[in-house]
Amino acid sequence: MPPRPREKQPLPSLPTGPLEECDDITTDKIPEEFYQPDDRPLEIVWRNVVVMGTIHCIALYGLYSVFASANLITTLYAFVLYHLGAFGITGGAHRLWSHRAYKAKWPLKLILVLCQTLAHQNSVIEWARDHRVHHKFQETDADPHNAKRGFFFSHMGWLLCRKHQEVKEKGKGIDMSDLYAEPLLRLQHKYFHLLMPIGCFVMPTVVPMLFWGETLVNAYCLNILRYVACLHGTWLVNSAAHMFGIKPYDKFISSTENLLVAIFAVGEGWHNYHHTFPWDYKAAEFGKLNWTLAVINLFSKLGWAYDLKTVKPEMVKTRVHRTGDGTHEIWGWGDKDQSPEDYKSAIIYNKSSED
Ligand code: ST9
Ligand code: ZN
Ligand code: ZN
Repeated sequence: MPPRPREKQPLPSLPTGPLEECDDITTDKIPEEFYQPDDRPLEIVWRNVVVMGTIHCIALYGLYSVFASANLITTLYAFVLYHLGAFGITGGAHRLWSHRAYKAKWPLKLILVLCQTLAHQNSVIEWARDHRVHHKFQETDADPHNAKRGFFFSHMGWLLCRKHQEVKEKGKGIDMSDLYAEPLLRLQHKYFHLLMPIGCFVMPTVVPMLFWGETLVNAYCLNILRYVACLHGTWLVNSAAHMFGIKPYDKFISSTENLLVAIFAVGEGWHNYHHTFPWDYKAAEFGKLNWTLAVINLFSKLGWAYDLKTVKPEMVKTRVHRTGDGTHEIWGWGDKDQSPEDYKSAIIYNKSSED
C-alpha cells in the first residue's frame, strides 16, 4: 500500500538564548517536544497475528506439560536450547555481526549461525539490518521498534504490522556490505526458509523423541515454549529496557539499565550503556549477570574470539559526568564504590581542611 501523506503539525519554536540554558538539549538527540509520533493506522499483517497467537497458545500448553506430563530431561533440554539460541542472538547476530564488537574464527561463526538459526529471529542479515537501523535512528519513525510508540509496539507489535516507510527509506542507507561479504551469512540468508524450520522446529522436536522416548506432543510443545520464551527475552530488550530503569550513561536516550532484562536476555539488559557504547563487546560496563560475556571470554581463551573491543574507564567516566542521570555507581565524591586510588589521586583545588 503506498504511504499516505501525513499532515504536518507546526513545530514548536526553537528555544533561544545561550546554550547553557537548554540543558535538556544535546546536539545529536531530538528533544521530546520536537518528536511527532506517527498517528496513521497501522497496517496489520493478519498472517503474523495468527501465527504468533497460535504459537503462544502452544507455548502455554507446553508450560502446562512441564508440570503435567513431560520428562524432566525434556524440560532441561529446552532450558539448554533456550541458552544456545540466546547465545546465537546475543553473541552472534548482536555483538559480532550487528556491531562488530569482536572478531570470530570460522568454527565459532559456524556455532553462532547454527545457534542463531535455532532461535529463529529471521536470518542474521535481516536481524542485523533492523538492529543497525534501530541504533542509528533510535526513537524516530525509522526505528523498526520505536519505543515511543508504546510498550506493546516495541515488544512484539512491530512484527505484526508493515514497517514504517521511514524504516525502509533510512534503512537503505545502512552499509551491510560487511555481512554480505561473509559466505556463511549469505548461505544462511539464501536458504533460511529451509534451514529455519529444520533448525528451530524439526531437529529440536525429534531429538527428545529419539533419545529418551518423549512423546511428540510434549517434545513439540516444550520446544515451542522454549522458542517463545527466547523471543520474549529478546523483545524485552526493545520494550522494558527502553522504558524502565536508570540511565547512568546517557539520560537523553530512552534505553535503560534493567537487571531483570539482563537475566532473561543473558546479559543484554545493560541497554543504556550499550546504546552509548555499542561497539563494546561486553554490552555493559561491568561483567555482572552477563552470561554472553562469559561465553565470549571462554572462546577468547580458545583463540576463536579475538579483537574484543571495549571502552576505556576514563572515557566512561567522562560520559557519565557529561550526560548521565546521576545514578552511576561511581557517581559522586565519597560514593561507597569510589576506589581508594581515585579518592587519593583526585586533584582538589582550593582545598578546605574538612576532609
Ligand atoms: C524477531 C526479531 O523476533 C527480534 C529482533 C529483536 C531485536 C532486539 C535487539 C535488542 C538488542 C539485542 C538483545 C538480544 C537479546 C537476546 C536475548 C535472548 C533471550 N532497512 O520486513 P519486510 C525493506 S523475528 C532497509 O517484509 P514489511 C527491504 O527492501 C520473529 N530496508 O517489511 C525489504 O525487502 P528485502 C520471527 C528494509 O513488508 C522490504 O522492505 N519472525 C528494512 O513492512 C520488505 O521487508 C517473524 O515473525 C530495513 N530495516 O513487513 C517475521 N526493513 O528484505 C516477522 C525492510 O527483500 N516479520 N526493508 O530486502 C515480518 O513478517 C515482516 O518483516 C513484517 C514487516 C510484517 C514485520
Ligand atoms: Zn535498543
Ligand atoms: Zn545493539
